[in-house]
Amino acid sequence: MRKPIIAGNWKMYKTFDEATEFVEAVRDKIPSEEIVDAVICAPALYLPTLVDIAFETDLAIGAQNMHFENEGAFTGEISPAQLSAVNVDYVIIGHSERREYFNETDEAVNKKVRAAMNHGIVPIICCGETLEEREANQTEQKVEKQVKAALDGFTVEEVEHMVIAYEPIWAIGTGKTATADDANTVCGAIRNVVEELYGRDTSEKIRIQYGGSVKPENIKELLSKEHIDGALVGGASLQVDSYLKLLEAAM
Ligand code: G2H
Repeated sequence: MRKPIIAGNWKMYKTFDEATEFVEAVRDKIPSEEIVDAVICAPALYLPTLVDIAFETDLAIGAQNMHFENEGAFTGEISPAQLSAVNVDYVIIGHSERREYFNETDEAVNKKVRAAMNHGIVPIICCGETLEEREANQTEQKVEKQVKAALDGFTVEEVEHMVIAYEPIWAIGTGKTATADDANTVCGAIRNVVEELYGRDTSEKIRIQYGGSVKPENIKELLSKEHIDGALVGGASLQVDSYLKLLEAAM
């Protein structure tokens, strides 16, 4: 059985004080990491502090983006080497907001996944279709293209440790959630792509999350589906109570 992974994506929310107070409030209430992986992906500015606050607890801290180079003249960027030096465990890669507003391409996503693996950081690789693509019945085609590009050139051992997040763009922050069955169908299609590329064993091990307006009220049904191994959660990960309820639902 695949262990569920619930990751909060705080995006560009919370001040420093709000972020530290949140992690202080939840750190001793997180379910054992033997049962569920609990992650908070916070703004980069807070990462070292949050890693310290969460030290030796069951809460893992992740970044929301990174560059693929180790170092260099890239003003404003943060490297995988810098993230791993402060013990960040996860990084979201290729979120649709990065793809849309910061021109992140499939090729850049692939390089970032390579860089994350080289530094022992678990990538949460995002994919998903627009409303237009869904209405034109191109969902699986789009997601397949993104996943194939992201996973190009790895070993099976590497792929087994990755996390993929299926996030239909039309469901992000809109209050609209894909039905659990629809989300499961696409997550199943993603698993098939992984099987095609890396074999059955690997496809059974890789974890696939659903993201897009996940909240305490709908997470249980989503997680009950065969191919949905967790959730990437924006809005509903911002309040302590709600975040803890999401984790509870995954136990
Ligand atoms: C999708 C999700 C988190 P929300 O972006 O990655 O955000 O849960 O607010 O739709």
